[in-house]
Amino acid sequence: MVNRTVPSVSSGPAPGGGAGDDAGEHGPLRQLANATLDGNWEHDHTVPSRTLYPHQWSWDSAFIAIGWSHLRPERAWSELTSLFRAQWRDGRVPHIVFNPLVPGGAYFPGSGFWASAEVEGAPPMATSGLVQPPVHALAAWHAYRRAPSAEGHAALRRLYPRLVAQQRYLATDRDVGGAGLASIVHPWESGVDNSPAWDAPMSAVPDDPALLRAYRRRDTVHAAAAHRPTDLDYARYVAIVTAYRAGGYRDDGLIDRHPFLVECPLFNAARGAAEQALAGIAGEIGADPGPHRERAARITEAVLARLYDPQTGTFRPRDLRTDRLTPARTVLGLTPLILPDLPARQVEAVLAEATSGRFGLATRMARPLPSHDRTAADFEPLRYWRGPSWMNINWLVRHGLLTHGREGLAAGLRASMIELVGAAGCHEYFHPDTGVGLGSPAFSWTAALLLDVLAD
Ligand code: 2M8
Repeated sequence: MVNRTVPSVSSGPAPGGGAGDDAGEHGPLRQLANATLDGNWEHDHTVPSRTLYPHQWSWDSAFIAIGWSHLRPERAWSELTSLFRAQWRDGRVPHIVFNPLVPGGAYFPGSGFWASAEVEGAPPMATSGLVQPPVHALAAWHAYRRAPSAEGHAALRRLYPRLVAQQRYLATDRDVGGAGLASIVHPWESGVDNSPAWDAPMSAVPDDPALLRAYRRRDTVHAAAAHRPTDLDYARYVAIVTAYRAGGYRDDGLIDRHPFLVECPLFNAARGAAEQALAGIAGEIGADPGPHRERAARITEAVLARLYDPQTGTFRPRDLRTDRLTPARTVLGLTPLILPDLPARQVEAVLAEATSGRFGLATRMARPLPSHDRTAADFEPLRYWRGPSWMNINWLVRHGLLTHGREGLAAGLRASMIELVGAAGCHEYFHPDTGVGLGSPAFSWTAALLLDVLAD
């Protein structure tokens, strides 16, 4: 189903007449993106979707801030500021910040399930206890360079210590494997919830169906069940949160007691890119960029040592419970491209994988990258993170291509992204072959990142 209605909402002037300038080739598409973001704006943040996700999500807000920088930069800063207001004392940035005005049953698992109020060190507002990929420093720096201003400079100053604390939490408490990489403790922390990348580690998680019977999923009220994770996935999602919550969301001793512990290439590449971005921010606000550059180099080394498989030339997640790389070749393996100091050999290996029939990257390509290897037996073109194309991952890979000077491939990817959203609207995800829109029809990061690629 196509959602191309263009409501007559004006989101205000863009800086320098950029993305808000509705004249020209992509005018109606920009208007649609503006209206989508405006419609999802909620006093100091933007909901990913009014139906499926009516609260604030962590990495969504980072991507959304990039979009706002083209329309109303003050909202970009509000977006990030409101998220970091919910930062825990240990530095973790929660993956959901609940809006108390939204009815409790609107989203599962809601604030009551997470019970953050009972946890020492949690903020005054209700949040989840998990995190998401730390793309926030990258987004803040990108947004600032898109729309530099005194207000943005002041926001960077305020955000800087919080971004540093976020990185410190991941580098210390979450270095469960002790080798310089952060572990995720739940598939939700990867942002690519039901990716085939997690099938192997998830198979070891107890799947007591009684656990799920006690609750009611809300996602399948708004989206087709065949396009979402399965009930079995949800039973395990609930089991993993229940285990983490029982330990007060503490990270000490996780290796001995936690059912899901994985070092993810996207999550850790985001940490490395964050340190590079923090070096830029530090330079801008008069702090020392040196320590950030050193940390970035150490993260890249650890990603290479722990997640690169020279046999296949791929980056894949490491399951700490088996100390093995997980077998699936998903789009996560392409994301270390966002590390500016990725050595040439691994850049070439990622490009070989990306341009193969598995992902189809090319200077002229019909569709953006799928989320999973097209040639795999378990490729599912309709089911969420098991095949469909997503704008945020494509944006990150394009950012990586530009970082490594691959303008031709970046241009091919950009054109396919614009064509996709132009035909289907600002959907949450897309059928990787037909381009049909799936999930929420008015999804914020699709709109935000479309505005960003249109601005180039
Ligand atoms: C999806 O994840 C949430 C759980 O966090 C869900 O399925 O209910 C993922 O696509 C995630 O990456 C995203 O941040 C979130 C909100 O858009 O939805």
